[in-house]
Amino acid sequence: MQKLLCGRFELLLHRPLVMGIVNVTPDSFSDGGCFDSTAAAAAHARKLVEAGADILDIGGESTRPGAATVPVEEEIRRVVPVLQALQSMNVPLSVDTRKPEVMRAALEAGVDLVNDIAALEGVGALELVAQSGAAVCLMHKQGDPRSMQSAPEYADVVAEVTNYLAARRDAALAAGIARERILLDPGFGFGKTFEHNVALFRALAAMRQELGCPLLVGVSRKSMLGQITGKPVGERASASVAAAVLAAQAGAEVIRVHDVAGTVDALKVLRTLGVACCEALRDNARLSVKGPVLGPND
Ligand code: 7PM
Repeated sequence: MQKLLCGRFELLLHRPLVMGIVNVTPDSFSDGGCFDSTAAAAAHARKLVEAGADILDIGGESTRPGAATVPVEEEIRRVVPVLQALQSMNVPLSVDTRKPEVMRAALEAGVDLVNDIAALEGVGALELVAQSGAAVCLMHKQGDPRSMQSAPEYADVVAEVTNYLAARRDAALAAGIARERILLDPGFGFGKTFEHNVALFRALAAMRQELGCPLLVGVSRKSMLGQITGKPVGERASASVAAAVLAAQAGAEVIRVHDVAGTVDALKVLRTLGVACCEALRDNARLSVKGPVLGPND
């Protein structure tokens, strides 16, 4: 059975896992790190767990194209209190950051997974994760969030992203991070045009095969779904669920989403009614069991 070693947890990868997004960014009334924003983020996180989230991804810096960077101390003040508030929940906690200083503080606060849009390229980041028991998600991006969407260019986007992820996987292995702790992510929307995103999405199954590590896919509410549907960010829930199902069908092991409840339901439907294409579904088909093959919460 394939598994992901993830801090305090050993996650079985026999079904796609749902990672729920928890943003800790200040609203107009409160600054990050104050009681209000911590309590609001923790309350939202609890709702996501009730809705069936397998992992919570806590982020204190918006990586939106064109977004300003958040100073290290501010990002720590936002994220660490939320990690502390959720420690006792018995759910794996991930931190969405590219700053080694924030990773260090999050690891000290007991985070189980480091989700890094810079694939541990920061100074000392590989070593930090290697010395911890945490899992890591290594994501591809082209350029910096501030400028990455201005003119992304590739000769062969699928080959270049696959080669980059293979190289970062190898760098992580060489640093002493065990293979069973590594997730790879093509980084939808990070320095990619609509056509690049489409080519990558259609190549997910092939990339999964080639890379030999579990994949994390994050397309929830992203602009590629806006381009397909013509809808604004607040009306992309159905498109996001559809994309989550397709990513899971292509073999992605972790799906990063805002709408956890809808995604959990859709993935249950996929597992029961889907055409056998990934390992677990093929096994069920071969057994040709009549009646339910899966428990309600399995
Ligand atoms: C505003 C716009 C805020 C877009 C945040 C975002 C990914 C991620 C993000 C992803 C992994 C979002 C992005 N996206 N981490 N962090 N993979 N591993 O849409 O695709 O959530 S931030």
